[in-house]
Amino acid sequence: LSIPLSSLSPATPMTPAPCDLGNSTEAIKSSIVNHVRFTLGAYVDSASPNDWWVATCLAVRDRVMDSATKSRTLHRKSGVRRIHYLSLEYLMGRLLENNLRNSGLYDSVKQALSEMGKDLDALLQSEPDMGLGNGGLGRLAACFMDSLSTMNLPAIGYGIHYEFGLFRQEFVNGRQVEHPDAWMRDGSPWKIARPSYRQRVQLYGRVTQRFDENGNPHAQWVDTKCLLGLPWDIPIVGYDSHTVNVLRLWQAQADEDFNFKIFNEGSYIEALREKAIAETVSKVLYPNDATESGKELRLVQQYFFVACSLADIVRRFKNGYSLPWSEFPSKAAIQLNDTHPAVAIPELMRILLDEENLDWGSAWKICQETFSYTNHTLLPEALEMWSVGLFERVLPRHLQIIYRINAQFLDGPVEARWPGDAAKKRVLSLIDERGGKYVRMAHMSVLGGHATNGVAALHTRLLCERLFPEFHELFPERFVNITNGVTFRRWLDVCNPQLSSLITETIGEGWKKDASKLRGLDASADDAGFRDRYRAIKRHHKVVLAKIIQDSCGVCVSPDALFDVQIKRLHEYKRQHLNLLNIVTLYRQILNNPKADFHPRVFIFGAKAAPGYFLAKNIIHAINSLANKVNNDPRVGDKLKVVFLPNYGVSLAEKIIPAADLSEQISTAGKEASGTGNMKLALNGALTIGTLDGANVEIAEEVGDDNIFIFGLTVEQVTDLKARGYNPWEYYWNNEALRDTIDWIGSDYFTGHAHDFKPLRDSFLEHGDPYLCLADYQMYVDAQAKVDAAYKQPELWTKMAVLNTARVGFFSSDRTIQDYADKVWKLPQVAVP
Ligand code: CR6
Repeated sequence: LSIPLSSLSPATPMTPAPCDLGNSTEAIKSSIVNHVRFTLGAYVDSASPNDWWVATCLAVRDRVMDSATKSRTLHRKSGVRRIHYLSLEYLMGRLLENNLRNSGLYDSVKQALSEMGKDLDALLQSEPDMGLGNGGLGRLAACFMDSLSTMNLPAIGYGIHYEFGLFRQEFVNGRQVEHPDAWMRDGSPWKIARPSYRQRVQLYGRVTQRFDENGNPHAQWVDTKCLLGLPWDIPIVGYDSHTVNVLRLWQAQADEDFNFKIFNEGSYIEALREKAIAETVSKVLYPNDATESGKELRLVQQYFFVACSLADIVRRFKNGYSLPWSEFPSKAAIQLNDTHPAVAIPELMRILLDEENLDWGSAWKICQETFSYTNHTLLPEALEMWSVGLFERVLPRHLQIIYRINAQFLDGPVEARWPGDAAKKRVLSLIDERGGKYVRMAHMSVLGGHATNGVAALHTRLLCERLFPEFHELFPERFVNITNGVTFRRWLDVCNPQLSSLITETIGEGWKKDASKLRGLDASADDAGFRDRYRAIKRHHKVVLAKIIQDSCGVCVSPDALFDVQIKRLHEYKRQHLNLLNIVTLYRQILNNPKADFHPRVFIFGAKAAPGYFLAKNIIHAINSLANKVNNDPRVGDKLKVVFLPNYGVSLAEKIIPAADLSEQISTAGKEASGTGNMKLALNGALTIGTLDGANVEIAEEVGDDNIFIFGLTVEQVTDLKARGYNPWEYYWNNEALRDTIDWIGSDYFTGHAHDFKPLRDSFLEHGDPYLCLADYQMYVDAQAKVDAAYKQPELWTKMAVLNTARVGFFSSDRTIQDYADKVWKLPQVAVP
């Protein structure tokens, strides 16, 4: 039986009459039951908890998909510009609760489940985290997706559909052990495959020439290997808005044609081997945070998702409009989340030059109008560079294009500004030649777009003054600051519904969409009744966290102790080891002076170390060993507890943050680009102890100097000290408490083996203490004493905490996204009816 395909596709699409599923409890109940029966093929009586969770997610998904289709259609028909956010990481966490709260379905779904004898809260906790990111950068992308939908901005997020997200962390004898995170082994109800938008991607091969119909020569990329990219869409539900944008994640697949040939030759095993190799491209997220990883697979991952995404964007432009290419930027803005997707610049050039036959000048103009770039780090070791040899092998045509971009830049604007200055050319070149040849992805990103932004005011200043001074001199108008933000829906409404209700009761609901309205709470700081309720909510979360600590660390902590929290990736620049120095100092003080008036404290850590980062792992081992000693020392009792919660991630953060009293933001000044945990903690009423680094500077400005504990060297002082020649031994010899502390860490006291923490001790002394822990030590210890004194005055402390909640509205990602929309993307809001 053969029916011509064309006869199956009628001229008018077969859109069924719109069907409203209804949001009543009854309607939701029957949706969930239908999914249990017909989607999962289970009996309602014997369905597993996972079945109920999947069925509930699907019932919610059913109710948002229509809005997703509507949003997409409206965005296409209205012809507005869209933002395409390119990011190698999205740390989404769990989706169900966020989608319920944002869509307003929470109460009816809870009721529906409870009428069927099911507990929504239990289902919510069973959802695996979608951990497709390392830390701040990936979580920022997730917050941005939430804000884009909430604010009715037309957007698509593009990324990789990793089969394995960030590793699961376990401690064995205090040491970190990594396990694979098979987050979607059982599938995920949130993602929808879009096979009709599959893309084909070329790699490797060589470049030849072809001639177009007018006889003009064009480069041609031949003898390549091919990969397919299958897109998976995840709907992004905004708060109180009908815009549902999508996050589109690409999964790598083997090219069927390629395999077919080998199959015919009878090499079945060989064909499947090739297929397996192709699929490794989207297997696993690189677990490096803020460090460059020069691996071929990583470059292939970057190009794979960039090429798929650009092909998707170009397809939409060509199918949607019949406009000249010069109009492309009026329809599409592309944001590069760090340099990871920067190969998009030569890729768009390649498409325009080689496939669309544009001339160089027109193509370059389109690129510059389309792209913009966010820089997330000043750390030199984190600035991406690819060896020219590798680049040429994987992407030979792109390297040619990069060389030409470079030549035009150096011979044009650079020569004009600094005639004959070879040194300036070496500094500005896209190719680093100081030992081997490397492509500087950051330089290409600044050059290939119209805007480069830093992520906090201080960071942007340092970007202009220190990282890119010559670029800044050439193109000052390109540099903008856009301070990071976090979504207050997840980081207050979802993780702290009690505080959210108290706020709403006090100042109304408006803060959820306009966070500046939180300032309305300022007056409540002086209201004793309000403070009591605020404190009771904090205590509630501390009780919940104490239970989690008991369950996962086996340590009993009192909710009346001060909860002192440092949660972030483990990195020397973030200085968990400075925190450690202070705890060891306190431990000594308690032993020397058991009667000292010190408010009991629980030091809480959460952090993953990159698997190959030796010193970071040594620091984890040291903190766990210290915890083991302190927690079991009868001389200490309840005064001091130290816990390192394993497997820190988004869901654990949602439990820790509402329970925190003190937020540790103690990076060496000039090293933390922004930080975003600092914002979430302050929002939930944890006071910050921090250096003048990243967004801490702006947090201090917002909450006021009286409501934050700032200490330590400033960026300028750090620079001066290093210029003078920093010598940690001076601090060691001049400060007895510090000396005793370090000697104790270097002894066999904590594990029975003096060599266990030699690497840590050496980093403080023999290796020059690159992050200046010793220089900041005394100021940190003094600031901690002030914290202790303030915490002993509960009314004062709560007042300060309330003022933190009231005054951090600026750090809403809605404000951040509005800044991008106004200053960089020039995007209009499009309300979906
Ligand atoms: N590691 C910065 O270090 C910033 C986030 C998001 C980081 C951090 O200070 O808040 O980005 N940088 O802007 C990179 O990942 C390169 C981070 O998360």
